[in-house]
Amino acid sequence: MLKEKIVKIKEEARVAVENAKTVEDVLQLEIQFLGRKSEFVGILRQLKDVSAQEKKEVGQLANSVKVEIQNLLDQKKKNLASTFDAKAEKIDVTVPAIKLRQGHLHPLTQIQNEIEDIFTSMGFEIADGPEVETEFYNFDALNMPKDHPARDMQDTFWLKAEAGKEKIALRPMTSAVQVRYMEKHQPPFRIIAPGRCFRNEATDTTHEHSFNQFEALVVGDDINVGNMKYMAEQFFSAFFKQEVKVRLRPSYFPFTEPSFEFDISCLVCGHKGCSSCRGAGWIELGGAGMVNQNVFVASGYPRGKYQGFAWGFGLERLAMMKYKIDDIRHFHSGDLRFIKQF
Ligand code: FA5
Repeated sequence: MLKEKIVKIKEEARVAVENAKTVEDVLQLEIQFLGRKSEFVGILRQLKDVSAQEKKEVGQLANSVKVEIQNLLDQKKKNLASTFDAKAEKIDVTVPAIKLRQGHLHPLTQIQNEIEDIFTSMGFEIADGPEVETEFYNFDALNMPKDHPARDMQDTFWLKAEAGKEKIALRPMTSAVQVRYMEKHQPPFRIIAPGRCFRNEATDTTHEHSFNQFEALVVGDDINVGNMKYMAEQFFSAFFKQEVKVRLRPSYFPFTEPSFEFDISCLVCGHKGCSSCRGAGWIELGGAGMVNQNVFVASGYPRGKYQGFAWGFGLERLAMMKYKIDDIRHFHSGDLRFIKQF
């Protein structure tokens, strides 16, 4: 009886293995025919109840059938694994591809590149200076009195200086590059120095604690305010690709004499007044003026020999005008919905 059952199982297993289509099917058959709960293992358990002679014969048969079934399963697994199913593997070239997301330069970097292109086409050189700057280049060399409020903790992020070393701070303006450049170069020259600045101030729609300025410094024998206004107008027209109104207001900076505030008409609202210009119709882009002779002297030039102008414009404010952005805080918000628009 048991022998017949085993032969029957062997036959069933052979047919089932032959018809298996996938490796998964074969694994399933392995459980079905040789697993702990299989009929085959059930028969082996019944051997204890039969005579010694039958136990010997059935045991031998069961062992050889087990090996046979296992071989069939293993062979089938191998065959299936090595079969290349062209139908299942075919590639449908008409299915839309998964789009790779491409990054791009931050809008502020794009603006900086654009500004650099315009100024180099006007014969300017690009200068650079450190963001962590000494008290000398940040303030002393720029003719700033020791008690000037800009040196105050409220405006400037001072850093811990090493004992006995000069005080250092995150530069609050790119003007620090002026004297560094002049110490190493002789006039005539025209440079711009774009870069990051830092101020300890409350943020609002037009103020950030970390922002970008670009300094201009043009020095020669007879550079004047007319040259400054002309070059600024040339730059604004090229940058905005339209006519922009410029307003110079008298102002005060220790490092320029005379000094001006530099405003342009608000292009977000068309000069009517909006949140970008806080209702004024004008937006302050920067400070400017004729270089104070004390700054030339600090740079190693003889007093009265040269004349030059300088300005420091806010890069974010230019970007805001160009792209009609109503809040400076968007730039560093990390919001991809904002960044992806550029
Ligand atoms: C200065 O920083 C002077 N160094 C500019 C200068 C250079 C004057 C050369 C004369 C000669 P002021 O603090 O006004 O000036 O800043 C200049 C411009 O930087 C501002 O008009 C504005 O566009 C930008 N700016 C200043 N503070 C911030 C801020 N917190 N967030 C964003 N932009 C700012």
